[in-house]
Amino acid sequence: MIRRRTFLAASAALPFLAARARAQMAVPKLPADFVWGASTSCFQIEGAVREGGRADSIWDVFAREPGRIADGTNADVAADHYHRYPEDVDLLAAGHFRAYRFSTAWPRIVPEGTGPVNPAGLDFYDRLVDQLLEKGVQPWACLYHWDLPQALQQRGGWHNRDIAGWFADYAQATVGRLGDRVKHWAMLNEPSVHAIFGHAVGNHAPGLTGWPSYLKAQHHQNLAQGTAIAALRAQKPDLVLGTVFSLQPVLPSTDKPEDAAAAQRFDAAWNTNNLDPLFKGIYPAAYADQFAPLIKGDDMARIKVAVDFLGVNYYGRAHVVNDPDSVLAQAGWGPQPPGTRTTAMGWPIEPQGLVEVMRRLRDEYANPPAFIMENGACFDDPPPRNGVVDDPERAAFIRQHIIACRAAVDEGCALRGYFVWSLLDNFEWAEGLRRRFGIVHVDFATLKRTPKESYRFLAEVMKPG
Ligand code: IFM
Repeated sequence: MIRRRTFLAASAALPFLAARARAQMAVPKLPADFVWGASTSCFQIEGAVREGGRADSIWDVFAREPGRIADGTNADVAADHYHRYPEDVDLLAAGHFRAYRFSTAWPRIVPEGTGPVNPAGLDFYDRLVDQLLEKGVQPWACLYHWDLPQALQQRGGWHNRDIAGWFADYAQATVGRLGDRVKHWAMLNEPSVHAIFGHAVGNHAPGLTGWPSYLKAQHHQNLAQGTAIAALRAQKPDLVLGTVFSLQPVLPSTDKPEDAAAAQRFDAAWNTNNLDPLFKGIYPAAYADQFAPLIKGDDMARIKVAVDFLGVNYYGRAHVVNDPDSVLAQAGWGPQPPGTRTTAMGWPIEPQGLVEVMRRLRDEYANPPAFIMENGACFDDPPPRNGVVDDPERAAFIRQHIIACRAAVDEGCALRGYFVWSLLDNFEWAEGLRRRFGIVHVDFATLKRTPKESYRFLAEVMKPG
């Protein structure tokens, strides 16, 4: 039950702050069973891309193409989590994280995408899971965070509808090895983002472009998600199964009717082309006709499966304008409301949008149990000085979103937890290593970890008692 609205001052974590600043860092209490966690993804942190029998993913190949990654870096080493996971698990435990969402790498576990399972690939996750459990951190696994085996891309990747079965087979092999200890499984991370940037805009792997390409990638991800959930339920009925969507309120930047129409199209592409098939078994009106030729047999029944939870990745609202030249729903990012503060990515800081997303799930999708599975911010942090990385903007960002979580809970939304993005500075896709989202600083030359002040702030918030 929701406890009395009391405030916890995270003062012990921030001894250097003045009293006024400490008061500003007060956060509301959340229910005692609220799950506090941190999220990462395998490709962004593991490194060791040629160890343990791992094969190339589409992101390895993409990053090797000149000009694809803004700072020319790659993820060959990344945060070297593959070798340093015990230290990272210690950071989770010391920070009072009750849960950790990581992703498993399909190209480690089934290097060719289909066929033989690579036991050495599973061994790594076996070790990680045991370490987490030993330190009292609950493992939450996500089966796909954009690192498709390159071998499958050569067979059409997400354009080939056979991928639904390939993904289910990989999911079953992974659960077969880890499912005795990992109870929480998410299928896909942000399928719309993967479909849009990887398969329509082309600035993410596999670098495909065009709207027909988006439609196929989106539909086949929906199908793979439903197929894998059904397969895992049959394999192990005690698992807690869900998936993870990036959700954002979409608003027209102006009051022009064409911008309002663009916002509706963008909303479908980003949000409801995921939500409606999963929860209602339909595509939204804006795109139903365009998906129709791709829908075969009982596809929609396979896609509409019961989930035990929905992971929600929330970063900000989308402000859009009509743009007939844009491959993304003929919509482009437009001006944000005057005075909007932004992160170093240029993304608007709008914690209230988190409440709006949760209200939408409550009112339009029967209020599924939901977890904020990613929320965080990129800022240009100063380098560590005397073992300290002072990142007050990130700490403030997290605090504001925790306050928004509390508001959503108070409004009856079934929000059950908050996972920060991200535990570590990592490889931020097309931006490379230059964009830092971590609450723990990683020196990419030495791989030394330094907890930032935002980590200390969160640790104090999550401290039991
Ligand atoms: O780093 C990504 C993550 O992989 C997916 N969600 C958004 C994050 C920040 O861009």
